[in-house]
Amino acid sequence: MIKLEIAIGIPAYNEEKNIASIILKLKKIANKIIVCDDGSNDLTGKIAEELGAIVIKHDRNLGYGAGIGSIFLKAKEINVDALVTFDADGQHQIKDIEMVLEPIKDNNADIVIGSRFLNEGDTKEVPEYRKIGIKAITKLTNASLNEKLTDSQSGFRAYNQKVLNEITPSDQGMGVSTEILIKANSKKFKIVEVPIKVLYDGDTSTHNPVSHGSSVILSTMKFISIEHPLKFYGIPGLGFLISGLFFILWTLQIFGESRQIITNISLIGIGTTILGTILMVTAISLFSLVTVVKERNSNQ
Ligand SMILES: Nc1nc2c(ncn2[C@@H]2O[C@H](COP(=O)(O)OP(=O)(O)OP(=O)(O)O)[C@@H](O)[C@H]2O)c(=O)[nH]1
Ligand SMILES: [Mg+2]
Repeated sequence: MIKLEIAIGIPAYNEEKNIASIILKLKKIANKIIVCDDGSNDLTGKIAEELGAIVIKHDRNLGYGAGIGSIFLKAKEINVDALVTFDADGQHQIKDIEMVLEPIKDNNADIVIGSRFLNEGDTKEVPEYRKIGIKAITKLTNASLNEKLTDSQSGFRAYNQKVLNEITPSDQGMGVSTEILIKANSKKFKIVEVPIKVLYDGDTSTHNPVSHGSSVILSTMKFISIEHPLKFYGIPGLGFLISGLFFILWTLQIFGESRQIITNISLIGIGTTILGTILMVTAISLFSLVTVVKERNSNQ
């Protein structure tokens, strides 16, 4: 088998507690370790540099997605065959890296997700509220993917060179995990999951779960709506338009019979017709815009 040149990419924000031991362990299995120190106000970047990692520094904290974006760019620049993304908080296990890389090495996948939910036995450590949140977001993401996944939010992934060359993440926050999958799906990349186990001891979360969850849901909706505008805006728009017209006809019928206008019914009719029209126009404009952008990109 040909040996692939692998980089391990670590997005890190204030991780001075864990970063040294992670890099030291990773050095035994990879010679290219990329750390994105995303405006940490601790020693994360300094420690990573001293241990020989390639460190990308952001002047201020831009977010997890910005970290992943910078790591993608660096991995492309140093021309690796595959990139593994790995958390800096000590939750991921080094011994799982081989498994996450295997489908890429065997040419069976373009993206491999280390899933916390493939083996039910491995999920004991995941707090219940996070399980519910991650599963709900994964269901939402699955609505626009061909492959049905169990963990769309895992940060433990492997990407091959094709993905690094063709996908440029733009979401600055945690929504990047979904963004990459939706873009990969539209480029027909093969996404595979393998089971991994995460450790949840101590305080490993950087963001509070409510703001984390809602920002991921919002950006998931954004990417789904861009990818499938007709389904996302067009179908509800048509529904509103039809019911609006129904209420308007009803108003006209009552007027014809009794020369009276029922204010509530006519207002509902006008309101829903306007809403339906706005949604339909949004669907069609977004669809045309996305089609033009996709054609332009594919001609480049
Ligand atoms: N670049 C960058 N990395 C971040 C930021 N916030 C978190 N990270 C890193 O992303 C990884 C995962 O962060 P967590 O907050 O643990 O997110 P999570 O693992 O989805 O959440 P938990 O399940 O609660 O642990 C860690 O390596 C963090 O250092 C950020 O603002 N910028
Ligand atoms: Mg974590």
